[in-house]
Amino acid sequence: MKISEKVKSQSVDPASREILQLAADQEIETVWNRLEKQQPQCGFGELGLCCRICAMGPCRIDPFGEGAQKGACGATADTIVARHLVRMIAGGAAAHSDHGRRPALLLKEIAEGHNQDYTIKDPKKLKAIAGRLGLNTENRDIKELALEVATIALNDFGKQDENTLAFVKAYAPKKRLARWQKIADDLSALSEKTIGILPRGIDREIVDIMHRTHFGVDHGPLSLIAQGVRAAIGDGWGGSLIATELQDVIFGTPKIREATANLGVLDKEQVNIVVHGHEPVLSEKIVELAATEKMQELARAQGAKGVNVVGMCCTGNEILMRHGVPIAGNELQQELAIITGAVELMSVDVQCIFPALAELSQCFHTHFVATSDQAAFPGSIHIQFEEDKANLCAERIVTMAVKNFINRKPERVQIPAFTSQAMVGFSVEAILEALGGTPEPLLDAIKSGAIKGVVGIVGCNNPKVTHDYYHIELAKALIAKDILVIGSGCWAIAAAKAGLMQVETAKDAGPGLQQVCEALKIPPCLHMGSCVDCSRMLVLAGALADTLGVDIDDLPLVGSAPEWLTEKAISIGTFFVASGVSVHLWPMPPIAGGAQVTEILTETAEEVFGGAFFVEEDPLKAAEKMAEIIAGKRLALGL
Ligand code: BF8
Repeated sequence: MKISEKVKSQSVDPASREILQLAADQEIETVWNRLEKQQPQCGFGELGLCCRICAMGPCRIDPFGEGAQKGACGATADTIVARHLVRMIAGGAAAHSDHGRRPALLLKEIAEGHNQDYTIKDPKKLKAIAGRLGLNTENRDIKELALEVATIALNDFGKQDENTLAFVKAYAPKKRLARWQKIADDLSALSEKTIGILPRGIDREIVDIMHRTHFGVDHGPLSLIAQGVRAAIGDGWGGSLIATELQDVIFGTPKIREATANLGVLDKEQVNIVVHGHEPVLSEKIVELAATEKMQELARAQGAKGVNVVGMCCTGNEILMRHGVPIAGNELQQELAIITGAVELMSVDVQCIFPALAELSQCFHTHFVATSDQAAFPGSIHIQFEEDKANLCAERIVTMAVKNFINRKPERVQIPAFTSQAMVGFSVEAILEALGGTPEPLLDAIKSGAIKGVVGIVGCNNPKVTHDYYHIELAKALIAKDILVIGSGCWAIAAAKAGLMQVETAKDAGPGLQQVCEALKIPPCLHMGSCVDCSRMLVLAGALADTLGVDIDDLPLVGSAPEWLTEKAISIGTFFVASGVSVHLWPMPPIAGGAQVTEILTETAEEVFGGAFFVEEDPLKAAEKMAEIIAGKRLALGL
């Protein structure tokens, strides 16, 4: 198939290019076409200078200094930019943390005997979590312990006292906790107004943001950003971490395993079910039910060879990490999967799901099934998922997919013949196991300079950036500099598809990293899971800091969200910076209209937290800058 220059500019992924070309030839609309129709986009919005918070607005600030310099209420450019930014953090933290609430509630239900469809798959991890929380774990009944852990987690969402979250206190390194308290004290003294950094309640910090950004409340850029940081810490070391930890307890902690990635995992001869979204509660069950002889037999009766469940986005990452279920693609491939004509059913839960999928699926035989009470998709089939009837619900979905196989139009099926093998499953536990039980070998490699440092890369994809280009080029440039790359979300899927998660790829790494990877038989890029699993990176950073007796910002670590798109990415970036890790972003977030906000995020944050944001369009220059930061940290550590 001849690929046009335009399609080449849209994606570097060969499977995606093939389907994009097919879409272009058949005039099937995708996100790239819709984004094109949005051009030129609003310059005020891009700078963060448009305020829609009250009905005097929308107000806008003239960035050239000639027109209005204040909103009707008197809000300055920095107030408007800061309010908008922290509302983005609130949105991201809410999405992650509400996700975390679900496994906490489910664990409670399991512990109380109210749910028979799920069990506790990893009691060892439950004990480890309980131990961190200071609970007695000796000779305990596992369900009793589960109830205590779930109760503490749920309390962290809704507690009303001023104390710091139990999970934050249990997981963040002591030095960082003390630093956050000192930052709050210093900022309060400086501004003569109480400023808090340590989160009190996961939900509370998000509500606090919505309150203080309401018309006529908080107008101080620093005060607003501090609250954004507080909510983001409540996300990273709270809600997201609770999601990861309790999902591991219920579904099992990921172990290193082999898996396959890209659209080629769809099977011409099987019933294909794509599970897309973020919460593994239902997708775990779909995987389980689809594998039963009953469903496989039903599929054979329809003329298919079996049932093939594949993942998309972070729900996909969850089942990839825990079961090695193949992953069809990342965020910009959700429409492309349907356009292959080979998907009998796409089941979605929450987050990062295009509403456009409903209309698109109607042009094919695909059943587009929404399942969450929080997420309506006009034009979809809604099958309400209820956890206490999980098996029934999953069976209904799988049956519907199987029965749809006869409606497939073979002449419309085009599955790109591209897949890549990847070694996945790098939970902190799996990494430590590969290292022989302690972080020491990794620290030794860092001390010796074999590994210069570690960069954590997170999703997303954004059609403003050539799909997967930045993810792949940045990772390649970093490993060539002996920098170990770890990551999650849509970056991890991009890296898996590009073959960067194979042990053999170590040959493209610098000599030091190559040697370490070959000795440990691990790839130079490690898949740590879904976006809530950014918490795994925090936990790993904390373990390294504690072992060395330093704070996280002393370590040669950098973060990046090179094709970021969602508010969740802004929350993630903020909790990394707050934890002492500098974060690279591309595209530019909507903050440039506020000079003071920009200064706080890119400069002041460095002095305060030991890490700051930076923006860079070119992956090679970004890698250079990361190597510089790492070199600086190494020097300060005396390495
Ligand atoms: O949570 S990387 S586009 S799929 S937000 Fe979404 Fe971004 Fe992908 Fe997962 Ni994360």
